Amino acid sequence: MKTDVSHKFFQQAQRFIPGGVSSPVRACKSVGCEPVFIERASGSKVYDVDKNEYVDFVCSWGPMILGHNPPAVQEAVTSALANGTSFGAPTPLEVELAELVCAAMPSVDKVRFVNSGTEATMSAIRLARGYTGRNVVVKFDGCYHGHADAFLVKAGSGVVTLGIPGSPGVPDDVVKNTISIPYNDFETMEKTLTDTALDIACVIIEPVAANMGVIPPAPGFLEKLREITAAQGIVLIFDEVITGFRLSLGGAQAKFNVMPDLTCMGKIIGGGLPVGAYGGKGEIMDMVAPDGPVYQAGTLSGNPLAMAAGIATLKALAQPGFYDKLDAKAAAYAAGLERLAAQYSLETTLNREGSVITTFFTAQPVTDFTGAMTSDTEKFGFFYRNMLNEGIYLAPSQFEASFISAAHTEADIALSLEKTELSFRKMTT
Ligand code: KE4
Repeated sequence: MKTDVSHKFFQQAQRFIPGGVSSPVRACKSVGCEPVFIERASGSKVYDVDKNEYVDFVCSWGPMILGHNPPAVQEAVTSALANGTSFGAPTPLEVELAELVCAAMPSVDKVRFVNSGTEATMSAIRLARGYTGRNVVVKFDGCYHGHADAFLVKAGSGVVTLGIPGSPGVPDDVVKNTISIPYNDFETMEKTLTDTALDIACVIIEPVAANMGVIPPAPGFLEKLREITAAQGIVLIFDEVITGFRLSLGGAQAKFNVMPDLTCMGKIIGGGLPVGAYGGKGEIMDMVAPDGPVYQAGTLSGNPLAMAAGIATLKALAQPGFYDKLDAKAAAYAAGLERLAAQYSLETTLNREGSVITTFFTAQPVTDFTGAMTSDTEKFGFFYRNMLNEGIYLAPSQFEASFISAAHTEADIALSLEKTELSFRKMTT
């Protein structure tokens, strides 16, 4: 692939933007190449500034479940645009999207819109602390909830060692109230959550982890987490920024039939425009200003263009059979990937939940952060660069996921499997 124009833009971008990107992972540092600059997208494809076409499995990190530029979303945003872009006032559109969200997500009585997943999760833990009067937040190693200070703790701070900052600029004082424990570890989870001396306000979890690569919950783990948090009066927060409207119209909570107290949403809910949301039990949500004392605000929250995109997207997802078709396509793709890995005796572990897939370059089963870290990231980098060069656009990190959209055709899947075989052959000869 010729990428001269991308290179030129990358050089220019680095003069004005840290790392030349608006979010670190896009710089492709962990996969040993420069990013390509995308000019446009349509359906299952993205096109870079050198006019190269790629089959897109990043899907903007999850939002583009319908594919890029679906006509219904384009029309909805265009007609909203004719009425103006932002009013800083309540609009009928946010009422309509709020009603759709509350109808879709079984545990959500009320919802507040914000502008990103980070805003959603940071607001949800503030609300949980305000509601319980307690301070400690428990999270899981390898789960990512956005970049609010409270979440940027070193993985594995363990049960008794309170949070250790995972980034400069995060004061010890902030993360001393954050505990991170291993995902899918029943014993540590139970020991931590029943230790009443720990003053735990909430537990926040990705019900299916997708930020250390895809790791589904162990059978019974979410149910046990729900049982213990309910018994201890701890607020259970599902971070469904990825899984919400992705695994089913009701997210992971509907798929696994485990009801959290609060749910954080993002990505798909905005149909590609900036929307985050947090919602849950009415008695908790009624503590949010202006009805309650827990403060949270936002100039562009409920933005009419973003609401219009979210409404059009959720209506499309509600079509009968949408998720069955999407998941069947993902299952076929995953089966092809596993067949090729076996054919070339490549040590890989593939994890999939619905239409979210990660191939880990490790022979070990991957059920937690430690397992994910056994992956050979050099091998992944080689694989990534090969696939990009062959016109397949994957997430530039071993610890992310491939997303399947409604726009991916059988031909797209076949092409990606054909290019995967080429790459696997190069990796094993
Ligand atoms: P945003 O602030 O990026 O909208 O959402 C933060 C967030 C919260 N919770 C979960 C489960 C998430 O996955 C995310 C963001 N996901 C990453 C990639 N997996 C976004 C990509 C990026 O950081 O550039």
